[in-house]
Amino acid sequence: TVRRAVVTGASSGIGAATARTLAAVGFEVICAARRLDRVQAVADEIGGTAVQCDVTDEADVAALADLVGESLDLLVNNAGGALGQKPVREAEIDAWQTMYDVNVLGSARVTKALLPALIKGQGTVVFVTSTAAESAYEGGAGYCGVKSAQRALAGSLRLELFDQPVRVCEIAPGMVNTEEFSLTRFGGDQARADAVYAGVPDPLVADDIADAIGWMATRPAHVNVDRLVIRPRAQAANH
Ligand code: NJP
Repeated sequence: TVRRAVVTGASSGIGAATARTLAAVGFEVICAARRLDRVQAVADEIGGTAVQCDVTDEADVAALADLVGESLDLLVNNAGGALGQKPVREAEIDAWQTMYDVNVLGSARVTKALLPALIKGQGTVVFVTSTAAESAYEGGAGYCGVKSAQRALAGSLRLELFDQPVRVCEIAPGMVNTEEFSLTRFGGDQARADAVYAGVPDPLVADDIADAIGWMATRPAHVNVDRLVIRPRAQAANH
């Protein structure tokens, strides 16, 4: 039987690359995101299914669960990003709230909704966190906190599912050169973005992370890859 996967935030960047990689290794992929035109294009390219899904919206997530049906082999909680990274003294708390809603509560909501299908399918859940989860940096308070919370979610879930045949994995990328992440990351503060990016002249590309997710998801059933940390060689380990 064909293995089935859901990728959230599959309309661009790491999510789109992951959908392509999973299709290439034989998964039938349900590609979810808010921008239907973009996610439809990805799904058409790989012979998958597109669904409009805002992970902060209960009704959208319930509809996604309906589409998935009884059994699922893989969920990649990728939807998210860093919104308006600014020092605490300039923080836009509403942006932090949205960032938390999408990254943490969004992945919790989707995971909860798809958990019965993942248990039935003896599936794998992957959380896309960040090296920001394990470090602090100037301007990163909001994002570091959000990604740490997502890491805690993955860790708790793994323990809760200890007696179930479900794997819970985390991938923590360093700086990845994706289309939109870098634009939103510094809240339009180009000078700050330039300063940070200048320190990492050769960032990862989305396929570096997609390849690793494909590898995690295709390990033998008795192997759980708890966490992969992948960063550009030129990115300082504490960044
Ligand atoms: O960014 P981008 P990445 N409901 O902006 C979707 C983490 N990460 O690929 O809804 C559903 O191209 C959005 O789709 P749409 C990062 O934190 C990155 O770089 O159509 N989906 C889009 O497909 C994030 O968790 C780097 O707008 C929602 C996707 O999310 C993941 O990698 C480093 C949504 C974002 O794609 C993918 O980021 C790192 C919602 N409410 C971790 N809101 C990096 N790039 O350097 C957004 O350590 N999306």
